[in-house]
Parts: sequence; structure tokens; C-alpha cells
Amino acid sequence: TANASSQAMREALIVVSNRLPFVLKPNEEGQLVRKFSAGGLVTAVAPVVARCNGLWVGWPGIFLEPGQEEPAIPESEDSHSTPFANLLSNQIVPVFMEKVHFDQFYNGCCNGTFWPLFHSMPDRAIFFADHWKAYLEMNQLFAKKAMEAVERLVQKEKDILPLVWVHDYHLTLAAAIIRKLATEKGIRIKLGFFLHIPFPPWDIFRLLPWANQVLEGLLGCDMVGFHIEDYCLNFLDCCQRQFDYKVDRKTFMVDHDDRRISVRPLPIGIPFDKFAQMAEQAPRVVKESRQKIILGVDRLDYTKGLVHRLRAYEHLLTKHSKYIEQVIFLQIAVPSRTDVKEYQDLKEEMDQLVGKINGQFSTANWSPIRYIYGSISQAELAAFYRDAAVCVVTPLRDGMNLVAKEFVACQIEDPGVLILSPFAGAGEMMHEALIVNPYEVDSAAETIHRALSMSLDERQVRMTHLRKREKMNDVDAWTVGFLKAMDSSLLGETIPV
Ligand code: ADQ
Repeated sequence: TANASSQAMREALIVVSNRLPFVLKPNEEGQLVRKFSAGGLVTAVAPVVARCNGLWVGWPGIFLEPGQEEPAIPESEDSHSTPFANLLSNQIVPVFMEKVHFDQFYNGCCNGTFWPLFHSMPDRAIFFADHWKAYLEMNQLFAKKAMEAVERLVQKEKDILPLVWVHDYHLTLAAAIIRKLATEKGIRIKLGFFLHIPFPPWDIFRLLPWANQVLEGLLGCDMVGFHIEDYCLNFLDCCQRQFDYKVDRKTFMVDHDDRRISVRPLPIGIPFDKFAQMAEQAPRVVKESRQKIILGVDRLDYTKGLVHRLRAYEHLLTKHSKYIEQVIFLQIAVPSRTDVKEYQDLKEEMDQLVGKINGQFSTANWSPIRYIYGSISQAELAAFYRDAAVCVVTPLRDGMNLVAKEFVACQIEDPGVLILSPFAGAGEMMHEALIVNPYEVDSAAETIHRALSMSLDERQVRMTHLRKREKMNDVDAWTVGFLKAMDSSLLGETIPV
């Protein structure tokens, strides 16, 4: 039967994302080597491709000069120090681009248009036809490379069924192009998409001059996944109102082009056990045990609510002066998208605000804020998570937010308190956190006060529940969720269920 023959076909996973799980950097001898890159997507997906022996299509982080020949991808030098990046070079399909294209595609369209708009901040969004043109061209290029990956698999093994998994807002048009190319070549594939950022309500989405193309692009898939149900409903709503397509809000299906596309909430998780283990092994990084640590860890991004958070802390110190010399706010901010003006302005604003608060409240022996602008190692991060009394995760809007999950995974000692924004996808599930509206600065200050004065019993109960849920819904469970949603035969073969 048709079913049996499709069962007999071996599936192989092809991940398509803007970035590869590593960037290429010249070493001292000028040879290109891999450098592992941290970040939500990589942390979540690279281990899966490694385990499934799949292929990864993406940009290796360097630019080609016009006419320059494409360099070969080197093997990973040390798979122990880069546990996520140990894909073989023949598992990598690099997508090279020139700087001018990258600027318009990535800085311009992805981070200047999609990012603010999809985070419901339309005033920050820019809309330029040139950027859109570059976006379309780059999506065509990624789709072409993905098709090369598909053909490579099919040529190697006759009965293989490529399962193509496209990621994120950089590549919303790619799926429909891949489907068209595969149909032209008569190759059967499965196509899935996952969006790592929120999908906005129609009222916001329709501001995008290219809204139709984006929806058509996504509907090229068999399944479109989002973190939470709200984003799925927004997407269904857009399909209906933008195109009048038939949607079913009970079964989460869209009918389009004689196909039925499923829409699924797939909340991402973290490698829970790995973080817990790192927290067991990491040396103590903060020496003073007298002072309680309030921790913030974010990419320096205006969606993360860093300025509102510091203002809340300022408010706390003003209203509750007993915390002077008793607490330290440790904010770690990873430089991000430093070519984009909005991000340069935010850096400036943070520098000033940190200076102002430290100037106002410091004593001879103490400063209220320790501000690290830079990336730190995972081991050090685990130690900060473990030793913090409070972790403040208060984005103005966030697809999910992995920091909240990493914090609870590392809470293996005297349990701390998680403060969480309801506008992060994580706020949907992590009910035992203290939930606070980041725009409400005085209420956020009171919430920090409540966290700092919470009884051990209450902290224990809350943290136990949070940890249990995140351990169960870890990143492997997310992958299983994706494979289930794709009705994949890879399920149970290579991934522990
Ligand atoms: P991001 O916006 O990057 O991800 P987040 O989910 O918080 O946001 O992930 C950040 C990652 O970077 C975490 O794994 C964290 O450990 C790491 N990190 C942060 N600061 C660091 C530092 N100083 N040094 C080293 N590592 C650091 C996007 C979406 C999110 C979504 C993820 C996954 O915006 O909403 O949760 O994708 O889908």
C-alpha cells in the first residue's frame, strides 16, 4: 500500500537556517576554523542534526568578495569544547553571500523590518523595497541550496525521503520555493517550518507591505510550528483575513492549493540535564555570599526590556533602602546586531542608565549594578544562574525565552525565584514564576522585593514545579514534538522519546 511504501522509506533531516551552528574565523595562521556560536536556535537544534546524521544548510558567518571562490568548510577541531557543532564538513551545505547583500537582507529586512514588527513594535520597523528585494533573493538562494542538499541525499540513497526543516523569520519565503523546485524535479519531500519569534496579530501583520508573500511562503509547508497557541491563532487569523482561506481553529488547519497545512504549538525547551550538570560542576564565580544576586541575562535587544528592568531596580532601591549594600544587580548583556542603529542607541542608553544608578546609590564599598557587556562561557553562565537569588526575565515581547528555562535548570542549591514577563512565550507555561508586567515599573520593583523576601518553603515549592516541567519538556521533547507533527519515521529511531 502507499502507506507501507512510505513507511519503508528512510527519512533524513535537512535543517535550513540563516546561520550554521558555527561561524568560520581565520586562526593565527590565517586558516579558517570553526567557532561555536551561542544562541537560542543553535543550542536547540544542532544536537538534533548531529544525532540524526542530517544536513545543515546555512550561512557560515563570513562574506565573499565579489568573484571570490567559496572556501571549503573545515572539520571541527575539538568536538569536546564545541559539543553542539560537531557536524562533519560533508554534513554542511554553506550559503555564502556578499556583504552588500547581507546588509540589506539581514540588517535591513530581517532585523529592521521583521524583528520589530513581529514583536509588535511597528514604530521601530522600517519598510524599504531594496531590503525586501534582497530578502527575496536570499530566500531564493537558501531554497536553491536546500534543494542541492535534497538532491545530494536522494542521489546517495534511492528510497530516501528528505524531511526539510526551515527555521525562523529570515526564511519565510524559502519553503514555497523549495516546494516548487522539488515538484519540478519530481522529488518527494516533507516540509516543516518553525518560527522562533512571536507571530503577531493580523492588525500588526497587515502593516507589512509584503504580507501576502510571507503567508504564501509559509503555506508552502506541510506544517508550520510556533512556540505557543496564541501565535498559531494569530497565524490562522491572518490566513483567513488576508486571503479568506478556510481555516479550522479547532484542529488548527488551513486549506490552501488543494493541500491541508497543519499549524502547531511546539514550545521549545532547553538541554535541561546538561545545564543542571554544568551547575553541579561550575566553580563559584561570585565571591561575596553576604549580598544577594539579582540576575539578568540577555542579548542586548530592545525587546528584552532591559531599560524598564533597571528602572524597576532603581525604584526598588529608592523605595526599600534596606537593600542598599545587601543586593547586587548582575546584568549580563551580549552584544547583538551592532550594525543596526536601534541597537547602538540602546547600548548608549544602557551605559548612561547604569552610570546614573551606580552614581546615585554607590557607597565606598558597594555598587548596586554590575554590568557585563560581553559574552561569557556556558560554565560561567551556569554558575551565575546557580548562585542568583532572583533571575529577572522581563522582555516586553519574546517568542519563548530560554534564559528563564536555563535559570531553573541550574537552581540545584538554595532555590531562587524567577520573575517572568507574561509577554514572553515562557510566561504561558511557567506558572510558578512571579509574573509581572515589565511596563509597570513600580509593580516590577515590588515583585523584586517580594522575591527577595520569599520564604524558603514557598521558593522550594515553586522551583520544584518549574524544574519538573522544564525537565520533562526539554529540547529533546521539542524535537519529538516537531517529528510527531511531521508524522516522521525518524521518531523513535534516533531520538530518545
Ligand atoms: P534569543 O532572542 O536569542 O532567541 P533567548 O531565548 O533568551 O533569546 O536565548 C538566548 C540564548 O543566548 C540563551 O541560550 C542564553 O544562554 C544565551 N546567552 C545569553 N547571554 C549569554 C552570554 N552572555 N554568554 C553566552 N550565552 C549567552 C530566539 C527568540 C526567543 C526563543 C529562542 C529559541 O527570540 O524568544 O526562545 O530564539 O527559540
